[in-house]
Amino acid sequence: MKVQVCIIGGGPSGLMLSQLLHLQGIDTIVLEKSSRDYVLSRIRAGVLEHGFAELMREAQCGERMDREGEIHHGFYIAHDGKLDRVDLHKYSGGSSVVVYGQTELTRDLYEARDKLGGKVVHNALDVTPHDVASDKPYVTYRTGEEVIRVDCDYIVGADGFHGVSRKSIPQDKLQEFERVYPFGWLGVLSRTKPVSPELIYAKHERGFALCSLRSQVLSRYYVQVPLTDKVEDWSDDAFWEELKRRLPEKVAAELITGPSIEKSIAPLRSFVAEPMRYGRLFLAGDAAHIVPPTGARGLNSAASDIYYLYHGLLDHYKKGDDTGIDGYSQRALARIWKAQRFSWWMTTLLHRFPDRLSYDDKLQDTELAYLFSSEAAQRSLAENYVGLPF
Ligand code: FAS
Ligand code: PHB
Repeated sequence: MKVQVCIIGGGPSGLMLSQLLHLQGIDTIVLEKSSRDYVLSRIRAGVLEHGFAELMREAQCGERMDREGEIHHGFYIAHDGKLDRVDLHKYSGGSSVVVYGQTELTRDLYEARDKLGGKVVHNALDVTPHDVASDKPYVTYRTGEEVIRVDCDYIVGADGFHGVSRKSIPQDKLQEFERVYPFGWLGVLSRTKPVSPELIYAKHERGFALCSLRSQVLSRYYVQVPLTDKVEDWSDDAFWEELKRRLPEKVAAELITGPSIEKSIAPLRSFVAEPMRYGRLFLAGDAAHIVPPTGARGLNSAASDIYYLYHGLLDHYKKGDDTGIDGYSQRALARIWKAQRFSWWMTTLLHRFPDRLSYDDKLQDTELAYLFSSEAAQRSLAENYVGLPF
């Protein structure tokens, strides 16, 4: 089999790139190791930057997002028993975010691929990039006992943090930068009315908490937990009691609890691999970088990778101009590191670090006091949260 671009990974990054290229007549295949049901069973991001939403519309996948997603013009930070609102709309010059779950947007992307007759292979096992440093790269994968070879011009590794693509780059060609946080997020999804119409990020002496949502009948909540905790350590009742303790009394009194329909613990890390290209192999999304979800930058960081790669490949195939693909890694990393900074800043501001000093506690309080006393500080937060320009 021969395609122009072979994409490893059928998550949002891989599917979005495949869809955008297909609409321009560029032939792709997506190789996904898991079943579609498994991919769609994962509960991940909930907030889309303006740029991601625009890409969904450009990929002809934005219709349900525009119908069912919620436009949010601000969010709250709960601290010292009170709520302070961050007015994103005012301080970002009129921008906003769309609250629409990653699960649903991935479903929309799959349906769009099906509608266009896109090649998406599920249960593709032992996916292996070959000769990525040559001008004739190829990928092999196994379905059952059959090994299939895909010859291509370019390979895009959109296979997430644990994928095979980044590991296919010789170690001496790659630099990795990492910070692992000493806590995780215990997340619960429940078919309950959200406690607040806008997100609440809570800083509390017992630890961080987040009140988010997927719709007016589906709520998403998180509490910071020690890395030693296991999800089975947490009953639903224990979760709800802990969440209430970390919220201002008025908010806790309004919380509608219910059975968890999903409950999991996600570790927090900041990670970047440089460069995001080796020969004919490009890395995109979580395959190249990870952020703690505090700033809602994870999925949104993948958006700019896909935007830069899509336009670079388009210029290559349509104009014979390689400026975009040759400049991809540098351009993508410039924006990625700004998302890394913002995610680290939000995480440091709102979480309780086990090894913190009393000085750190004062710095957190001062950072919040400065934030809500300075329009410049709120403009900085807002422009990062709604998404820096691509
Ligand atoms: P993904 O990991 O989504 O997709 C990669 C795909 O590649 C997967 O389907 C995988 O099965 C496949 N794959 C892996 N190895 C392969 C191989 N060898 N061969 C073939 N296929 C392979 N971001 C936020 O903004 N907010 C959040 O609240 C948030 N919560 C998260 C919670 C968790 C538990 C995790 C893990 C991430 C969370 N994220 C969050 C970040 C998340 O949304 C990612 O940024 C997003 O999934 C990135 O999309 P992809 O780059 O497509 O990677
Ligand atoms: C979510 O709804 O899952 C969510 C929202 C905002 C974040 C992290 C997670 O910063």
